[in-house]
This record gives sequence, structure tokens and C-alpha cells, in this order.
Amino acid sequence: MSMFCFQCQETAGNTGCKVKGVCGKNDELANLQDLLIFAVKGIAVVADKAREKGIALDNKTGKFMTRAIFATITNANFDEKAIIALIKEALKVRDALKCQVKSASEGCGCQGEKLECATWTAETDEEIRAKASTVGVLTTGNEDIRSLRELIMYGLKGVAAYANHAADLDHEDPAIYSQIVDALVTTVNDVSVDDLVAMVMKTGGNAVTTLALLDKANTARFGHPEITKVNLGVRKNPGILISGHELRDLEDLLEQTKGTGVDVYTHSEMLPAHYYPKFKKYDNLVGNYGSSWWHQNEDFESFQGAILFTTNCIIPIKGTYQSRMFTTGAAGYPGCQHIAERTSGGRKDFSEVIKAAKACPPPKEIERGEIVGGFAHNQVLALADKVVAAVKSGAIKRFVVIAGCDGRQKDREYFTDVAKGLPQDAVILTAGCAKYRYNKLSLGDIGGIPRVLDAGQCNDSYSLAVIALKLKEVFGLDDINKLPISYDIAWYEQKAVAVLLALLFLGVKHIRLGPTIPAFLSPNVVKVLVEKFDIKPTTTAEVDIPAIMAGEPDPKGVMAGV
Ligand code: FSO
Ligand code: SF4
Repeated sequence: MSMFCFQCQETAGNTGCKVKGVCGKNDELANLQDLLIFAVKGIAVVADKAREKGIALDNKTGKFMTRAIFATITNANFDEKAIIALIKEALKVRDALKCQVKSASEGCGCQGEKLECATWTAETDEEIRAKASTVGVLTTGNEDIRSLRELIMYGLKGVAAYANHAADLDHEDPAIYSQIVDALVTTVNDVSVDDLVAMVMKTGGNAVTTLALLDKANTARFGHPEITKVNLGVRKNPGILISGHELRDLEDLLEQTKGTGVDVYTHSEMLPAHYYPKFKKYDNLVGNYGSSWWHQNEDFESFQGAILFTTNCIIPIKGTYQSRMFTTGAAGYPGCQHIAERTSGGRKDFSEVIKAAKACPPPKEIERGEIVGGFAHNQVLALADKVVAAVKSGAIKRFVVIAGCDGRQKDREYFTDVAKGLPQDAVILTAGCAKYRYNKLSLGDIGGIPRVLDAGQCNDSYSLAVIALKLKEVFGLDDINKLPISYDIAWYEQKAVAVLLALLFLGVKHIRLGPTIPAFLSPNVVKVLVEKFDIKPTTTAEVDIPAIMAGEPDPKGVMAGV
């Protein structure tokens, strides 16, 4: 075995990628990403010691940790050089912190430190590569401990990504960084199963806090999403297709393409940008092009223009578009030009992307028409009277959250089948790229309320929690599980793990999770999740739809409460 990774839903055989990632990641890269996590854990161990000496974690270190962790999320960064640079930086950050600890006390606070992640060091790429294959998840021998450690780690990867987005919008919360440190330290120490389970829940709590902060950061800068029709067609100018989740990059790009004759289109998870008032002001933002992340080989060929990746999900390049694809932020791909960070208060310089676009033909039209979205919490709450009246009259019987991620596996047709098969009195609430499984179907409306309410990116999952909590309040319920809401969650990568932990932290039970139960959950950990939260796997649309509509396990209690 030359690598081991089981962090995403598409892991080989639903057990683990051992030779090469299904995502395209090779063993070298997988091991380097493991080493980067190891190095960040070293920062956390020293930061923890520093806290004991009264030295608070500064935001600069916190932000660096989130950026480094973000680069290890599935499909974010395929560039070994970028990961090696982050490992070197992590060692520097850790050692600078050690010096602070040292000057704050007699002798170094980390002397005698037994944890290797806090002491290991390297200078050359060769040393780094040699170490990389020795620090992976299999170094934890006990299956249940490993499972809980990785459940925490993957939840943290999602939290780190969301916190990093918020930080890029100048919103940071030291308490979020501090919990990340607590959780990382927990994963490297010998602690009890109970303590690990408690940290899983704390990480879920941190996911809620972080998603709330990101929501604030987005809405403060771009306004509250509102009902919007998004164009799917194309114009005759050359274009730039922007993918990933980083809205500030889109803003910089729109500012710099103004008046250049280059149009901007969104791809995959960038679609919800159209819902924000701020982005509506740009007439160079033309529409959304293509489908969810895993269709990018075809979408990018036919787009013909420049492509900018701001975050995941990148897939290995097949075809002719490498020379016109760029990355920025946590994203990276070997052979693609990487656009540098913005200087404080400034803008990223996208002139190379614009130059590349100008040399390209306009996009080929692959579809026409519009899709409707923009149902984040403010917009849904603005419709609250209508929604509540529809529930009370029985016009809406149930809300079904079909949110999360899309993916390549054929089994994911299940989510299309559920969306199509749900009765007409069910409304789908969604966020994330899972919606591409059904967002171009005509599923109609209920008295003017569309049957698919798209809150936005997976980054906007907080909206779904706000909507649920508001309905709970309006209906005077004492338990979120008494609402007529069912959860049918499609997961793929680690941001979805963070969202899942957030839902568990909020007390949501009876979640269906698919298309497979995560490989990193050991049978015993699954047992705990089933006992505590009644988590269950998705089965088939025929079996699940009646159960979803019946509001298991207490349909009478659910509707009696309403
Ligand atoms: Fe999708 Fe990819 Fe948003 Fe994920 S593009 S799968 S949860 O990385 O980020 O929903
Ligand atoms: Fe395999 Fe997923 Fe890890 Fe890629 S990210 S190596 S597909 S488990």
C-alpha cells in the first residue's frame, strides 16, 4: 500500500484509496497532504501550550491553519509543490510560536514535547517526501479511535474551509480558531472514546458558529440573497468561467472585466452568486454555464474560454483546456497558473485570466432557459406568512432537505428519483451542488412557492438551519424533530461532514445519508450514531419516499404539533 485515504464518499470500494485516488490524487500527493495535516497538528499542539502560558492564538496563525487544512479537502489542490510549500510554512509558523512560548517563560514551553508533530522538522523537499508516507491515518491502530479521530478531522476540514472563506471577507472569530486547536490536539493525544465523541459534537457546534459567521460575512458584503432567475444561455463575447465557492474572487474578477468585452459566467457551486444583490449590478455577469463539478471535462471543452478555480471541486484535466485554466486561493493544479493572494484591502490581479480569455472564442451554447434560486433564510422568512399558511392548509405537507454534494456515482440518481417522485405537496429545500441532480427539472410550485427552494452553496447550509429554527418558533414546537421536515442528505467531501455534524449538534435526528455511509465510520461508531441520532442510509426512492412523507418516526406528533 503506498497511500491510504478514505475521506470522501467516492473512496475505492467504499473502504479506502490505497494505490491512487478515485479523485485522481496520486500516492505522493495523498501522503504530502497527510504530512500537511500532521504539521498543522504540530502548530495546534504548540498553540495549546502557548495558551496555557497566556499567549492567545492570533488570527494570522488561525487563518493560516484554515488555509493549510483547506488545501487537503477533496478536489481542492492537486499541486504537490503547493502542498510542500504549505508544509514548510507550517513548520515556520509552529517554530515561531515555540519562540513566543520560550520568551514568555523560563526555558522553552515545548522542551521535552513527546508528540512528534510538534518536534519533527525538515528543510529539503526530499526530507519532506521521505516523511510523508509515515504519518497517515493508519498510524492509529485501533479502528474505533481512528474512526472518531478522522470524523473530527474531516468535520474540521469543512470548518476550516468555511472559516477561511469568512476570513477572506474580513470576518474572523478567535473562538473558532481556538476550537480547531482543541480538536486537533484531541486527535493526537490518548483520550477516551467518550472524550472523542464529545469533541465530535463540539466540532459540530463550531461548524454552526462558523457557518453563521460566513453567512454574516457574505450578506454584509453582498446583501441578502433574493429570488432570482439565472440565465443558462450564452452571449457572443469571449468569456471566463469561474468555479468553486469564493465570492470575493468573483467580485474582483467582475470589477476587472468591466468594460473589457469579456463576459463572466458561473460554474457549479458559483451559481448562487447570482442571487446576491451586489452581483446583480454587474452586466458582465451573464449567467451560469454547465452543471455540477464532475461534468467539468465536457463543460470546459465547450466553454472554450478561460477558467478560474477558486476552491474545489477540480477533477483531473482531460482535453485541451489546461492552458486556459487558472487556480487561486486554496485551489491548485500542476501546470495551471496560480493567481497570487490579494494584498490587504486590495484586489487579486486577474489580468492574466482576462488576457487568456480575450484570445479565446465565445462559449458554445449548450442549453438555454433559466433556473430559479435565492431562497436563503431572509428570502424564505420574507415569505413566512405564505409558507405557514400553506402548511396549515395542508397545501404543503412536508419539507424535504435534499442538500449536500453531487458526485459521479450512478447511485446518485436516487436523489433525482426522490425529487421527481415526491408528491406535489412536498417542497424541497436545498443547498450545495447536490441540487444539480434535479434543479433543471420542472417540479412546479405550490401556490406560487416553488417546489425547489435553493438557499445557495453548501457554504449557505446555515440558511437551512435558520429556516428550520424559525419554523419551530412559528409553530410553537419544543423540538426541531417535530417539524414536518425530513433530511435526505447527499454527501461527498468534508464540508458535507461539517454540515452533518452541525445538524447533529442542533439535535436533528432521523437523517438519511447517502449514497453510502462514510467508509471512515467504523461499525461501532455507526452504532453510536444510529443509537443517538437514528441516522440511516438512503435505500431506493420507492422505499424512502413513503417513509420520508410519513415523517418517521412519529408522524402524528409531527403534524399534531403543527
Ligand atoms: Fe460541491 Fe465539491 Fe460545495 Fe463540496 S463543488 S462537492 S460539499 O466540494 O463544496 O457542494
Ligand atoms: Fe480517494 Fe476520496 Fe481520498 Fe481522493 S479524496 S484519495 S477519492 S478517498
